[in-house]
Amino acid sequence: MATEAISPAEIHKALSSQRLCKNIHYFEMLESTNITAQKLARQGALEGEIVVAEQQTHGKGRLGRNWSSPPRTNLYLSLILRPKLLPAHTPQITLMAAVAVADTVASFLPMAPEIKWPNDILVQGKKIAGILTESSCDSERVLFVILGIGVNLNYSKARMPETIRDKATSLLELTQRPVDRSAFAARLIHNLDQCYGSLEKSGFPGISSRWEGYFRLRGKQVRVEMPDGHTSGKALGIDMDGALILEGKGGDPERILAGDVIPITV
Ligand code: BT5
Repeated sequence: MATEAISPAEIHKALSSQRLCKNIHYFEMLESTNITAQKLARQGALEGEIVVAEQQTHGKGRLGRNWSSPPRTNLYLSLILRPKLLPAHTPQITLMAAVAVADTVASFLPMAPEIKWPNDILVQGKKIAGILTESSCDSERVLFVILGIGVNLNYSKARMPETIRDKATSLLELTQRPVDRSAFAARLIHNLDQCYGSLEKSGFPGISSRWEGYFRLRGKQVRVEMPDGHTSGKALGIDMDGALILEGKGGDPERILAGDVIPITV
C-alpha cells in the first residue's frame, strides 16, 4: 500500500528536544540512504543528521545483498553517528539500534518481536526490519558510523517479491491496519536517541541486557553461516564487542563476529 509521504516537519514536531535528528535530508528516491549518508558524513555532516528516502533503487543489505524498498510504503532511514568508541566496539551500535527498533516495533503491535543476531528484527519468525551499519575508522578512532535501518510498515505480502514473501512481514500484515509512517519514524528516532544516550553514558552492559531480553536463541543449538565457512553450537549470548558466543564442540566458547544464524530444529 503506497501511503501519504513521510513528513520531516511532523517528525521534528514530535521530537522537540532530541539530540539526534538535527537535520532530516528527505528524498523521494535514492540509490541507498546509506550511500547518501556516507557522502554527507565525508562532507562534514554532524552527528544526528538523518537521511530518509521514500524509495531506494539499490537498497543495501549485508554482504552485497539487496533490501527491497518500494516507494512510499516503508521506512528507509540512515543516521550519521560519530561515537567515541574503539573501532572494535562499533558492532555495539548495531545491537543498540536493534534494541531501539525492537522497542519501536513492539509499541505498534500486540505481539512481541525478537532479535536475531546480529541485525534482524523478527515477528512470528518473519523479518520485519534489518539494520546495516557501515563505519569509517582510522587506526584508533571511529570517524563516523552510518546506521541504516529498513522497517516494513505498509508492505502487503502481495507486493513483496517472491524471494522474500514467505520470510518477511510488515506492520500492515500483522495488524491489518496501515501505519502513519511519520509517527513511526518519530518514535524510532526517539528510541534511538534514548538507547544511544544510554550507550554513551552507561556503556554497553545496560544495552546488552535489554538486547538479551529480545534474544530467543539463548541455550538453543544454532548453525552460523559465515563469509568463510560455517559452524554450529549452543548460543550463549553476546560479548562486549557484540560478538555472538557459541558453546562449540568440547565446550569451548567460540566468538562469531559476522554471519547468519539459523536455529537447528530437532
Ligand atoms: C539487512 O541485511 O537486513 C540490512 C538491511 C538494511 C536496509 C536499510 S534501508 C535503509 C538503509 N539504506 C540501505 O541501503 N540499507 C539500509 P541482510 O541481513 O543481509 O538481509 C538481506 C536479506 O533480507 C535479503 O537477502 C532478503 O532475503 C531479505 N530482504 C530483502 N528485503 C527485505 C525486506 N524489505 N523485508 C524483509 N526481508 C528482506
